[in-house]
Amino acid sequence: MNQENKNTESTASLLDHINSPVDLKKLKLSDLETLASEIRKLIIETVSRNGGHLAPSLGVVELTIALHYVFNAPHDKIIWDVGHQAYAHKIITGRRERFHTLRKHKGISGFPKREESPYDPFNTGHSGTSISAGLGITTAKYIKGEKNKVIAVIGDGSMTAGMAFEALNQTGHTERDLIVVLNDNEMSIAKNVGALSSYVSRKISEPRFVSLKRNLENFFRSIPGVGKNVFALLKKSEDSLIGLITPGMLFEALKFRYIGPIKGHDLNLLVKTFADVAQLNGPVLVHVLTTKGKGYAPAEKNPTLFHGIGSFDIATGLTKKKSNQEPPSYTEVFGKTMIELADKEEKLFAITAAMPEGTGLTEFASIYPERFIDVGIAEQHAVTFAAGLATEGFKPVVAIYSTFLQRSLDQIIHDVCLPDLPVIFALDRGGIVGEDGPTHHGAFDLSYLRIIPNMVIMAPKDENELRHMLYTALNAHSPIAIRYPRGKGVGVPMDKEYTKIPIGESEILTDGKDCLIFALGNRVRPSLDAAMDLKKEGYSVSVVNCRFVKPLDQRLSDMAARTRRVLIVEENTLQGGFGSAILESFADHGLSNIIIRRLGIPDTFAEHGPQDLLRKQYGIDRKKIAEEVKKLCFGI
Ligand SMILES: Cc1ncc(C[n+]2csc(CCOP(=O)(O)OP(=O)(O)O)c2C)c(N)n1
Repeated sequence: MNQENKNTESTASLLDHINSPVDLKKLKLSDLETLASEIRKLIIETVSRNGGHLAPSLGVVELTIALHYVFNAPHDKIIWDVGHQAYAHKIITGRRERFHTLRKHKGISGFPKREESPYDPFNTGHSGTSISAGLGITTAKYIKGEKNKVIAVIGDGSMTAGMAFEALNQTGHTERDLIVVLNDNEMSIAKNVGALSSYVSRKISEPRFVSLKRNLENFFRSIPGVGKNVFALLKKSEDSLIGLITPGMLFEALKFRYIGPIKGHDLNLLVKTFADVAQLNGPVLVHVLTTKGKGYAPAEKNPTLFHGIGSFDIATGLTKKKSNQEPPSYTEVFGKTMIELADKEEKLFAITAAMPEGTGLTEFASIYPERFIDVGIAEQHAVTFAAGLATEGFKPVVAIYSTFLQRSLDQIIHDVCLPDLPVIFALDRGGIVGEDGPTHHGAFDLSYLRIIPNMVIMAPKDENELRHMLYTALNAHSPIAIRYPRGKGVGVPMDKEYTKIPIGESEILTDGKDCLIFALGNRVRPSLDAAMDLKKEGYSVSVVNCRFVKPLDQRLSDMAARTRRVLIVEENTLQGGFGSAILESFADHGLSNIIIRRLGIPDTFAEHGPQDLLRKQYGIDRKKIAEEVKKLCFGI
């Protein structure tokens, strides 16, 4: 057997026997490094096929092994903040054989899920929740008289979320047992931002630290008599000196016992540290330094690209090239339009909450750095910050994914809509997002925004209309939300000139007598396609691009009164969404004897899987639209 084959065989053998953390504990400490490379290999191979959060997961392989080696999950609870880095955890905790189904429809989720495994004590997906959940669990355990450990693993990016600090503050106050592991890789998706990030990531080798250390040494040496002894004492334990001037001070002020910073890829050190930490009571924070993308050169080199990635070639690290024929994504069109509009409107400001790439704003940021702000994972703050800017005459565009804006509902109501400030909300990823699943679908925005006075809500039928909507919003004087989907546009030509769309005005696209389809946003195109299919079968259908969820076009009621058969199509939950708005309006107009059907996301948390498959599953695709129209026409 040649050396290469031997290696492959021995590489496969360790992981093959790990079906739970109990198996992991049977390994010798010296075997763990080999196991780490086997796990890395499996993660890289799987993500190269299925897509997923590669760089975050590669960065915590050793950390995951060490935690499971020392603690006793599922009795001890390990909570992964965001949960996008939990692939090694999934592999170790009995999901190795199903790992090839990662993020596939009906396969295992890309995030921890209680329904999936007893080793996932808390469902995550949104940043900054782990410490709160951990404190809740540890409080419950205290009341129940249980002694198990609770560990929250949180990244430095997620630590910028306000609720992480609310939780630290309360944990310190209660002095309950909670181990917080700060996974510090100096990255959010992009480079981490904020005053805290530079403080927390301050390394002991930094010139400022070195000179401070030297000054302290000189200071102690200069004190006659005791100085020398104090210096000798401090010298003995470098840790104490480090503790004086490292991030420990911040966490110690919050009544945490601070340990670190320690090297996050050194398995011996991690295991030893966690074994010691397991003996401690009260709040403890272990500060671990890791490299995002560790062990896969392309991901280490470009952790932002490999944060969340589609399928790629392992040898080159290249993703599938987009063909020139493919339409641009809504995100790209938004980013380009922002640049063009910023050129004309000097008061325009772009705000992101740690997602410059995801929201398409990186180019804007490089062209207009002074008019671009990344506030960190702080969606609530982003909204009120924008409100502040608006009071001073600026035109802030807050670009936040639909799902993450859920956090900011009170800020939208209280700080933006009540004073009627012209803040523009660019809600990317409205509707079904695909493989990231229920924590990430933008299923609720129309419902949660529609209830707010002064708010205008629009959804473009295509990428060209998105441009006009952004222009319209910039010239309006009230809060406006524009929601658009994840993925490619429909491939329409782009107008050079911008046009203002009259607020609340829908657009009749085809005129027919049998049935009306009121479609919104990305459901307009499949409605048109369905109408075309139906035409071949002899049906004559009107398709209306409704454009506005609020204010609703009042003419919709007149149209309905004439045609008397209405199908409403949206990619939002049916509860309180666009269809509900129309039903309310019909009731208010006293319409009766109209046959109405609504298509939308049902009252459930949509699962993960390819976008089009889920659209089919939830009955909002072209085929289902055509079927429903036929049922309406037959009065069924
Ligand atoms: C509330 C919320 N906003 C934004 C995101 C998108 N998001 C996912 S991971 C991430 C960065 C997290 O950085 P960090 O916690 O340091 O973990 P790392 O990926 O660096 O391991 C962001 C912004 C999210 N999941 N939740």
